[in-house]
Amino acid sequence: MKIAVEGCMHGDLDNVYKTIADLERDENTKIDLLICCGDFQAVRNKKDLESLNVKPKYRQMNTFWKYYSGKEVAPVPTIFIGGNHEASNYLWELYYGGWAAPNIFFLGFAGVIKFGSIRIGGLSGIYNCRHYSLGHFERPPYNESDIRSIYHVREYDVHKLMQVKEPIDIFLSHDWPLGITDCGNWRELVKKKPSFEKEIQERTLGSKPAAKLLEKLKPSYWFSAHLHCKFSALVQHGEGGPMTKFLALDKCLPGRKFLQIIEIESDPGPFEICYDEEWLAITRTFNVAFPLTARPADLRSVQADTEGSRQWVRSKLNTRGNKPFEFTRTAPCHDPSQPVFNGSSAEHHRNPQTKALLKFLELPYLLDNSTARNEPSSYSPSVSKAEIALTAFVVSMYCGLHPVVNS
Ligand SMILES: [Mn+2]
Repeated sequence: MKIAVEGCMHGDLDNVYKTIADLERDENTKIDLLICCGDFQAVRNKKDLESLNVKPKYRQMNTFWKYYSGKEVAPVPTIFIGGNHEASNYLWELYYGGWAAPNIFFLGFAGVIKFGSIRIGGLSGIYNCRHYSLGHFERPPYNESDIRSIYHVREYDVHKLMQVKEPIDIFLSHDWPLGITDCGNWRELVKKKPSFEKEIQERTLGSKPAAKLLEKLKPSYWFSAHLHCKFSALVQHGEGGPMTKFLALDKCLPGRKFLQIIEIESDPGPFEICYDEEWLAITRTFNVAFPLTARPADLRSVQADTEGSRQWVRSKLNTRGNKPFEFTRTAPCHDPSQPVFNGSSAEHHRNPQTKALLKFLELPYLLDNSTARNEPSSYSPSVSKAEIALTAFVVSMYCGLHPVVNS
């Protein structure tokens, strides 16, 4: 199987697909899958731009909307994770993963899927210790602060990924795992990027939870983006243990190293995106602790009957099949002939794919639960003070005491 890996997309689908087509022609080859490591910018219309953390004067429609509208079709199956520049309102609709456009699949805030016999996992967003232990309290339309915190990685999602026991072939994170520079030629890297040197020495370059996941999951490949440069590393997990080939890539600009082709051994096709049984079982088990306010997830409340959950999911998948639910449009498409967008506001839409998946897993729909912030009437001030205090305590504990992960 030939996989094209790309760094940050920044909405430039036209150019990336054109580069792949040129490459297929020049090398007389066929690319089976495109993987994008975040900053995808799945912007469907002008309203979505309001959920994108980019200064208004730099906000551009770019090209995703063409693929969303059906004007263009992705020529290669495409899988992506979220970064720190996303139409976060749209990605939240697809929190559990799903088709963002025909042939373009979002892995979810955290997720694992199968592509043929290859197993691909990913974590969306970037790490920031101030929000790590909090729940997913942000709801569209986002204020100045929420538009940033929404893409900060949460402990709940990392904890779910930490439960994965079966081997992962490829894992994706937008920011690099902390300490990854130790396993590659960092001297060469700081020649190109002198500003990284201080962070490397202070051990602050990269994501702590990503480093934790790398150590736990030991995937064959790990791809990242975010820092807009190419960097490779080889991670040896203990003496005689498995290896992870790490590669970070640049964003899509002429002359930049933004695309890499890798060949992975796999069973013969069909090469299709399918649900992953173990991941759906984890999702089902942990949904009871899904934190929808700023309060941290109570992970102790989870009764982890992994085997039972696994069997339940297996029998459901055997009946239905394991292809993801079909793509559905939930917002009007951009129309370049209309200077002013007259669609509805950036409120939450219950995406039919998410509804169908939750119904299939017999789980409640929670993504539009009001947060404490939006619902002051049902919220007693004393409780809220206690909660704020608890949250602050947990956050300071995490920021101060979490050990540096060596990998
Ligand atoms: Mn980024």
